[in-house]
Amino acid sequence: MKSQKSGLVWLVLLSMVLGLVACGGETGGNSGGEGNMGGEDFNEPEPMDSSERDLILVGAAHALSGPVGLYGQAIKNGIDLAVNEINGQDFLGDGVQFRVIFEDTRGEKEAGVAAFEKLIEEDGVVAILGPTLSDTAFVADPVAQESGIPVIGSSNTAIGITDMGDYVFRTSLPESAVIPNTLQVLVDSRGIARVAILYGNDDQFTQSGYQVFATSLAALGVEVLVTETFVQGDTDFSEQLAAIEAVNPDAIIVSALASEAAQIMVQARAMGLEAPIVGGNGFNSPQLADLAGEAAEGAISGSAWFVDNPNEANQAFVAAYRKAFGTGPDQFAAQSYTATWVLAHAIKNADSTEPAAIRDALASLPAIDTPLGMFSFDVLRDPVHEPVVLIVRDGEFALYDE
Ligand code: 1QQ
Repeated sequence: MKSQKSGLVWLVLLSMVLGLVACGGETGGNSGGEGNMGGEDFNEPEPMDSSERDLILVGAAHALSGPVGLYGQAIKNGIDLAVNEINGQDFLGDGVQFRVIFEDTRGEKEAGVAAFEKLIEEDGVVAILGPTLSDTAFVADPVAQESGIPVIGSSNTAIGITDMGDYVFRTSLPESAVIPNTLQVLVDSRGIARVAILYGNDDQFTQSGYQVFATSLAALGVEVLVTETFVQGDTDFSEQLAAIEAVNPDAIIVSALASEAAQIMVQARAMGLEAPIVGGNGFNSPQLADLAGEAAEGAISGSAWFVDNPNEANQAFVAAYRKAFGTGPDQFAAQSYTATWVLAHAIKNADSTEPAAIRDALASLPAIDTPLGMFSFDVLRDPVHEPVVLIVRDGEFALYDE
C-alpha cells in the first residue's frame, strides 16, 4: 500500500496516540484481541512494527444523536460490521488496519461542517462516509470537495448531491429514481387519482422529495388537491390535516423525516383520516413504525432495499448483522455497509491511500456484489439499481404486492 511519506510519519504518530487513548468512537482498532494494548508499559511504548504503520484512517460524519439519530445508529452499525469484516479478512493487506473515526453531526448543518473540517484537517482521513442528511451534505460535502477528499453518502437522496463535485459519491438511490416507481405502482394497483401533499419546506431532502413527488404526479396525471407544509420540530399538524381531510384524497403524500412523519401518522389516524399515507426515504427506518405504532400500519414507501432480497451477499449481510446486533438491519444499514465495502475495494484497487487515487478508483470501480445487488456508480457517481415498494404490515416492512 503506497502512501505519502509525510502522511505516513503523521499516521504513525497518530496511531500511537490512538493506541494510548483507546478511543470509544472508533472501529477497526484492537477488536481482534491481539492488539497492541495488552500488557504494555505506556511510559515506554514499543517501537511501531510494520503493521501498525499500515493504518488507513477514514472519517464517518453521521447523526448519532437527536431526532435524526435513529438513522445514524443504523448507519453506524452497517459501517462497524463492514469494518470488522474488512479487517478480519485482511482485505487491504496483511495487518493493514482500516479504522473509522466517527463524528456526531446530530443532523445539524454547522456540526456537519465542523465534523468534516475536523476529520480532514486534524485527523487526516483519506475519505469520508456520510453525512446522514442531504441537508447537511449540501454544506459539508463542498468542504471535502475543496480539500480533495472523497466523500461517500449512503443516505443522501436529494436531487443534486453528486453535482457538488467529482469527489462526491453516494450509495443511496436518489428519490428521483425511487418515487416515480412508487407512484406508478400505486396508480396501477389502487387507481389513485386525487391526492393531498404534506411536506417539510425547510430541509433539502423533504423539499427535494416534494419536487419529485409533484413532478411524478403531474406526469401520471394524478391531481393534487391541496399542498400543505411544516418545518422540522413541528409537533402539531392539526391545521394541515384538517385541510387535507376537507378534500378527501385517495392518498396522503408525506415528504418528511421520521420524527415528524410518525406524529403526522398518529394525528391523521386519530382524526379518522383513513387514506393511505405514502412517503419517501424518510419512512425507511423500522423505528418509524415503533414511534407511530398502529398508525404506521399500511404506510407505503419506495426503498432501495428489502431485507428478504434473495441475493447471497444480502443474505450473508442480514445474518451477520443479526449476529452482531441482535436485530435485523434496515435499508440505511445496508447502504452504509455497502458504502464502506465500496471504499475498501476502491482503496485496494488504487493500491494507494492517496485521496486522489482513491477517488479515481471509486469512479472506475468494477461492479461488486453487495446487499444492494451488483453495485457500481454511474458516470455521475450515483448508484444504479431497481427500487422496491414497501408497506408496513404488523409493524414491519413487507414487499408491496397488491
Ligand atoms: C436525505 C434522506 C434522509 C431520509 C436520510 C436520513 O434521504 O436526507 O437525503
